[in-house]
Amino acid sequence: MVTITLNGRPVEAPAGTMLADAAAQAGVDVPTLCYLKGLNCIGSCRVCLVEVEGAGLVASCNTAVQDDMVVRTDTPAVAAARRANLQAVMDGHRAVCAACVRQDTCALRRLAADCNLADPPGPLPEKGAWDEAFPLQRDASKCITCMRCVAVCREVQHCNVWDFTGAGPSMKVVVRDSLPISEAGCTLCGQCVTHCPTGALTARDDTGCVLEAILDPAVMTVVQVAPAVRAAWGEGVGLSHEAATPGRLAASLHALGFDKVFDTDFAADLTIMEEGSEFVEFLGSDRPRPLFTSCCPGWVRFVKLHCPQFAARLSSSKSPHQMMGAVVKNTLADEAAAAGKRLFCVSVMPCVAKKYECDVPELATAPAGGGDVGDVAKAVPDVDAVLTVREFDRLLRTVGVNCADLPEASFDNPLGASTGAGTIFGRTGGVMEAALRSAAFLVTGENPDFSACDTTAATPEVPWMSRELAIGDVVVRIAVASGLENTAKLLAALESGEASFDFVEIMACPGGCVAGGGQPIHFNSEWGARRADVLNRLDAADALRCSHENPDVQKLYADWLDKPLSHTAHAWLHTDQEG
Ligand code: HC1
Ligand code: SF4
Repeated sequence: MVTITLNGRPVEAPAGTMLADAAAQAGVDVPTLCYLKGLNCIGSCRVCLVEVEGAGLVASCNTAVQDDMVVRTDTPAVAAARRANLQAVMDGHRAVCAACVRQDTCALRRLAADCNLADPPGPLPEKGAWDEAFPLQRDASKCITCMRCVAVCREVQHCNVWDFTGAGPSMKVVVRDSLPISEAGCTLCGQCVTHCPTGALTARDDTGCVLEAILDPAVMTVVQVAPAVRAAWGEGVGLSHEAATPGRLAASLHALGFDKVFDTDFAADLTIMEEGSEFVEFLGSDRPRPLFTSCCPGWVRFVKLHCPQFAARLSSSKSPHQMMGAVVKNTLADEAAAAGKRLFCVSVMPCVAKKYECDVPELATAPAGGGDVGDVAKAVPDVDAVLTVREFDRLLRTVGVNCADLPEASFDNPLGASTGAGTIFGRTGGVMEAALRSAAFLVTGENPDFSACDTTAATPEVPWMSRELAIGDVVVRIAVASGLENTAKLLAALESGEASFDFVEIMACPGGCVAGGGQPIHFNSEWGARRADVLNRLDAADALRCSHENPDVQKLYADWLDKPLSHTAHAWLHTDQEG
């Protein structure tokens, strides 16, 4: 341990700790724009300056504690230098704050207001060309070259999409090798968006077309909300996690004017019936191991773009949000036609990649007007538009829905019931746990001991979690990873033979969808674990905790799909539609 004197008080920190972290641990807030602990310690914004006796002003993000250091964060000299450095950052930034989607969560705007900075002198920097159809959007004129996107994309997500050119004041962040963004290997995980301190990186805004559909009397609008949305949506409208209940979420969606409000948790249960059955069938086959989950579109893009040798091992089951769209377009086709309306399916997701997934041609299977699948020419997307949680919260603010005052409501029926197994899809390990709960039932006819399926314990020394458990007479080896750098390490271990598993769950975002790229942003503060707690609490409190117990899923099989992996189920719910 090293002892320093911080603002006149002794503070202990392990050797090697940066001053910024030692201060934070002691409850002293040192502002920053570029620092990202362990990942981006370049001291480029010079906003985290502190005064060290004998050394003058230093960047606290890349200066380690040393015994007997005397440090002050609160002197007029620190404040003046910080303000001058912030003004320099501000002068290169197109500060059009009134119309910026990040105005409430922009780290630069908050600091600029705290320091009473002047507006930058004109002319404003250029926005720069960008592919406006791509789900990831960039406005170069708002980039402050903090390099956080470069670090997150390369170090956490193994993608290396961003690079920089030039040096000093002429430095610019660019797409690597000057590639069009659609060809740069971006998985659309959105982690660069949630780690950007300003509005330089955002998700494509689709609120306009959704509002248009809601207002069109010839359209029946149907909305679904992903499992992880219930753990985070309240953050953008000022509701605590306790107040932002699933019932209030359903009520808020009704208040926005959607005709039908469904829960993706229902379809997560349906996915488990298909994927769990697929896994049981796979276990009895000699197909190469492992089977990979396929519900995370960031991971699916990663495999296809970066490790195509594993693509054939992805489960053929569509993701819950696509299954929900397919089921809705079949189930409500007659009702919509009788009312002379066109169906328009919207998903509210914690994810940017879902905006891409709903446009993937192989996933568009529902023929207009319902009926049997097969006429590819008539195929329409299962889901017509995807909103991130940030867009959903913005829409609530635009329309002026007072969520806190709404009485709780239910999700619509049919397709309304869900289980705790569906809810935990939203956190890392949840899909695996839900699948194991039902796979064990499918093989033995009995529900397993849930603790035998638990995936929350870390496996020492490797960046993935693994365990073995018995399903009937078979011992299955499972693994769970989140974050694409962790995933790349797991794939390398599988490829070298160092690791071997039967079933693997991957989520592109570290921690799973709770920390997805479409979730509300809290600068330099990780909210994934506390959102996962919300989902775990909902699961524990649910009367039904296994997907095979979902009465509406059982009814859907009885009335239409017949049984998991049936011809109809394959046609509507899988990517290999032959069955
Ligand atoms: Fe996810 Fe999924 S868990 S991928 O993160 O399988 O987005 O929440 O909706 O589809 O259910 C996201 C979450 C989500 C799907 C489910
Ligand atoms: Fe990299 Fe993900 Fe951002 Fe794409 S969305 S650039 S993969 S961090």
